[in-house]
Amino acid sequence: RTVVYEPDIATHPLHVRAARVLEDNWRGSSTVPSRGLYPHQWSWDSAFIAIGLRHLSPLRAQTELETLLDAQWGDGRIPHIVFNPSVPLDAYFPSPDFWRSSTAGRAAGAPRTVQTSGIVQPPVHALAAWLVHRADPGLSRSRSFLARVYPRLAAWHRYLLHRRDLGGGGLASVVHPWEQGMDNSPSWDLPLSRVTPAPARSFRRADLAHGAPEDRPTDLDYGRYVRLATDYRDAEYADGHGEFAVEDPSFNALLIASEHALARIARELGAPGTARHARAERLTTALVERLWDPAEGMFFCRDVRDGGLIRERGVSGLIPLLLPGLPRETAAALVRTASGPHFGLGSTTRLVPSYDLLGEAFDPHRYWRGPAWFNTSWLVERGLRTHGQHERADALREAALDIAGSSGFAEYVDPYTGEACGATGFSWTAALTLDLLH
Ligand code: 9WN
Repeated sequence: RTVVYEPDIATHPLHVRAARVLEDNWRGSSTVPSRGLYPHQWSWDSAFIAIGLRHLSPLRAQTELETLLDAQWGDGRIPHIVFNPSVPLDAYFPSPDFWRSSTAGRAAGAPRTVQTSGIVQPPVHALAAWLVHRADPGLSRSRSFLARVYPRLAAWHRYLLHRRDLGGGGLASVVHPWEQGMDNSPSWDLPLSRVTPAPARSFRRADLAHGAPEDRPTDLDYGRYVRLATDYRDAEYADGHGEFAVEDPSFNALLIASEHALARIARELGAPGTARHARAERLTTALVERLWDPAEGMFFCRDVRDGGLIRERGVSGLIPLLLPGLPRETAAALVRTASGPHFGLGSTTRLVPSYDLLGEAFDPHRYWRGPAWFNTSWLVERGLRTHGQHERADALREAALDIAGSSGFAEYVDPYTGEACGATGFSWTAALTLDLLH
């Protein structure tokens, strides 16, 4: 009889455990967000994953981004999911037969050989590409990594800045809550209330086979997600007609941070990056003009369809802290808001909650309506450091490392107790742990 030696992983150092999560979730040319719940490649997940993978294998980190970029559409959009053809259709909803990218997306230039969704996710990719390059510039140059990804990343930003400027003020709009990445954030409740949900019997949720229903979005949310995605698909993914259009602070801050990264990539390739840095600064000004509320000390989403700000306090409204060009008083106010009663950072919470602790819709377990996530805490940590708040950043880093380890690299956690919610062995939690350890 063979005795199988199963080491108790809880006794291994954090970086070994994190590396093992990424190893388990690697599928040969990209990484799944988690086994079970998310069996394909997701766009912003891959960017965060690459940022961590660069410390384990710069080659794998480059490959992660290249695989995603191979699925880019002709109009420049990077799809939010790249489907793995060997995974059964009913493993995840909506599946490729829902999106029909290669037929419905033909006019927008969807690839023929790979199936994708037709919506996008936050543009963290140029930032990720730059950080991946920096981890091993020699390897990167020998593979012409930046030279190959630069035109694709530039086309991606062009798509967002031209086809998605639905509000006319220079910022990019999202046309579906899944695009912004914080699916059921209370910020979407108002714009979603105008959307007639698709009938519950017209689709089958695969997520409920893996996650507790009370931790996931509701059936009513899903009905509306399905309606918006169906309408977009039926319009052949042409932009500008949908019922839902929102300018989101986090999505745009990530675009601006990535535009700065693209400027650095351009310089590394021998071209001047000055025009891109200048554009990033103009976008920062537009962000402040359109989404900043000085009385509340926060950024809010703007509902492009009715023109107004959506006054729900979500973590999205803190993420612009990432931007070096933010006016000094804006950055200072954001730090105060993060540590004040609505987010409680450093007093009632150790990681940043996804939503206002005092908000009516707050729920410590329901997905993006309260739980703390590791990618947003990583972004806020970076923002605190960017603005010289090293003590607060150190505390947030410590908390992220502790809780990532104690929760088994959870997808998200109760912001008060750190209790694991959703999937465990979640890739970006492991990847960003590795990044924080370096
Ligand atoms: C829909 C993969 C993704 C993340 C999102 C997160 C969740 C999908 C879902 O999982 O969204 O895209 O099925 O709920 O909200 O941020 O990218 O990890």
